[in-house]
Amino acid sequence: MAVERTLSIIKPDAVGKNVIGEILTRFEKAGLQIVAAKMLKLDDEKAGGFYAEHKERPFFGDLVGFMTSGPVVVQVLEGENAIAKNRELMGATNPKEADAGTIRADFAESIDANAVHGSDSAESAAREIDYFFNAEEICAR
Ligand code: RTP
Ligand code: MG
Repeated sequence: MAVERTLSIIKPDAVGKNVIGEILTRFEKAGLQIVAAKMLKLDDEKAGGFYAEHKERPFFGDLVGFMTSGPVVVQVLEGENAIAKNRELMGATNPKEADAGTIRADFAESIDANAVHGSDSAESAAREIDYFFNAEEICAR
């Protein structure tokens, strides 16, 4: 297995619930290192560009509205098989379908307010990390 990097976002619902630390702890306990992190408030342009692949989908407006509704915490996670590992920790997009013990099963309310984002492929991870971080902001250990 290769060491990978993936882009993780703690979404506005989870920030609002004050569970940033609990979510970051799950990543650390699973052996992923946080090699970059920042809190920011997305605007329509930044959130829309991030989810550009969903631009034509009926839920796009709601998705952008939700992602700009409060601060988010964006991180780069690094570790063995980090992309798939993070998707496993997150659970299914719809928390009603998420396995017990996953982040979305434990902290998400709905398919819209679903607590976290994680890159879904190596290509997405590369694009998404570059979308939020300069090389100097990523602290390899
Ligand atoms: P994410 O990109 O946020 O990590 O979520 P994901 O890969 O599990 O799901 P994706 O298909 O990429 O969808 C992005 C976000 O759009 C919302 N969504 N709503 N109403 C719907 O049918 C629907 N489908 C997706 C979700 O909030 C999802 O996280
Ligand atoms: Mg996705």
